[in-house]
Amino acid sequence: MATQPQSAQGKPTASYDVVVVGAGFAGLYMLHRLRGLGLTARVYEQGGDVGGTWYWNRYPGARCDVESMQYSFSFDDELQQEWNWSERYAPQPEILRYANHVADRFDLRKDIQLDTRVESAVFDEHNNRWTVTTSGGSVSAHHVVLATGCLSNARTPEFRGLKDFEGQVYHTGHWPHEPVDFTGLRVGVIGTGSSAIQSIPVIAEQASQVFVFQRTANFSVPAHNAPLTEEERARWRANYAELRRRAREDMKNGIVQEVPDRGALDDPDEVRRRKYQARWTSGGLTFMGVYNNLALEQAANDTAANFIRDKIAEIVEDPETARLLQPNNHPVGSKRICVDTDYYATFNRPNVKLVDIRSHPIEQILPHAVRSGGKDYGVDALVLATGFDAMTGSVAKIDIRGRGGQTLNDKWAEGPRTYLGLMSAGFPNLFIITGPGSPSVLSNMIVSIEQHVDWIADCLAYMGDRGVETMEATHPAEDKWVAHVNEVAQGTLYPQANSWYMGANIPGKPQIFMPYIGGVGVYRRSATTSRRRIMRDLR
Ligand code: N01
Repeated sequence: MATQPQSAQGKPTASYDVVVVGAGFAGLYMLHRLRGLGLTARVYEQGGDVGGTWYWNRYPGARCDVESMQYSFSFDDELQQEWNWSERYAPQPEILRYANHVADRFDLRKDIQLDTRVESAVFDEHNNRWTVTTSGGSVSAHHVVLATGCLSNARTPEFRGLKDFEGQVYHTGHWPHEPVDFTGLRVGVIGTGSSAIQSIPVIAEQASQVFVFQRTANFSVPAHNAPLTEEERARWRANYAELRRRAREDMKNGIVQEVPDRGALDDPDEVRRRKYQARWTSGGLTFMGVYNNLALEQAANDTAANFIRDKIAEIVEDPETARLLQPNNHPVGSKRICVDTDYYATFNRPNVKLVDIRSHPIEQILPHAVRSGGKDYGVDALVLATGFDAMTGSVAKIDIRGRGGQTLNDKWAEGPRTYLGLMSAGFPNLFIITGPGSPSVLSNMIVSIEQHVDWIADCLAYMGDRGVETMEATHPAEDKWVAHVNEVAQGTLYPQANSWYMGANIPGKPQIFMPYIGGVGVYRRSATTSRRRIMRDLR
């Protein structure tokens, strides 16, 4: 028999058709669709405003690595025709303004409760309803949608002595809302993932000294960010219907680009180099799309990895620093490739020093220094760019109990198990947007968010029309999907890296490749077929 969590003992004070957890892009669009279906909904958001990841990740240099004209909602044509993105890659403040604009434009705020944490969700099998307990009380809901985001649970490693550090400590994923001024300060940045790679060049312009503590060198390609011209925006807008269709149906990662028709070893070296150079010059994530086997075959991957290693050696003047910056323990793309502005060139500045903490791990944080390899690096402020408990971390913080009182954390103790990343067997009427087992973080998130929200909305509409009380994944369907997700991942080079995709950045977390690599087009077709079958079965 399930025990009620302490916090769930209060009587529900209100009743909704749907509770949505999180007011990032997923929560905002979900609420908009629920309104359109005439359902009552309440969105709970722990942050002080809407925007999700873009509300929290406001570190210097934060911007999206998917181009603005594609990293935007497609569900409303007037919105996509009217919003003026200023740059090829939108900076964080502009994306946050966009999220706020969406909330206002569609009058969403009245159903969003900010500064409110969801603590538990408990399913009552007698009346098929969830009791959702928040930091502000309990409510009852027929359905719960987790729009909690994949990278929203910032992680601070346990560095010995960190609590004794006397300067300010910042985490990139939990950056203060007040301006942070590093002028004249010695700053230590720990980590060299996307957040660090975006922030280090900007911090280096202000700080008197930057020490970059690197455990794993990462592959990064230049963004070549620039202001968007009216002509560029107009070109997208005129063709949005077709371009969005291609993003959804034809592209693996939901980003419109040329689709390669050959593998890296099908071209002679000089042609290959020319093609890599063309992508390097145009910039951005599509670098990995030059050939169709870069994520599949080591020898093919090596050609792309060597091209980037050569670029690093060309850009970075000090040979030892260049050597340390050249990744050597994972295939390119098996950790998310980074997109930067002047990252490698920043190491030519006299005030920037790379510290190799793979050879000499951080021993201790002292009140005014970081100690590594028996040497003390004096710092006045610390920036932890140490990542997230990705994909499952935010869900795990909520005490979710389904049939028979089983907790989702118990069920996922050996790794997340979902059907399509959307539902988990034993947890009726509980939906996850861009959950583990779906393309999510391997795709343009907004493409995946819109697809999931529409899928959920279609199911709820169907249930409402026919008076169906519950919908839930079956164990056999889930087992089959989990096996498929693993099988597809094992056929690629991705599992070779100790990445957050694998849960490898969290000590003790089960190492399972979490996102679905099959691609958004293939996935969309599976999800649509499944939804039709589910609806037939629900009748
Ligand atoms: O986090 P990360 P991130 N001691 O996990 C190091 C998205 N994103 O915030 O690799 C020393 O990638 C860790 O080292 P290692 C994007 O999907 C998008 O940078 O574990 N070092 C690594 O270098 C991205 O992939 C944008 O050896 C430690 C770093 O910290 C994801 O968010 C912008 C350590 C963490 O890198 C996460 O990126 C930014 C320890 N104990 C982020 N623990 C866009 O542009 C960790 N590290 C949209």
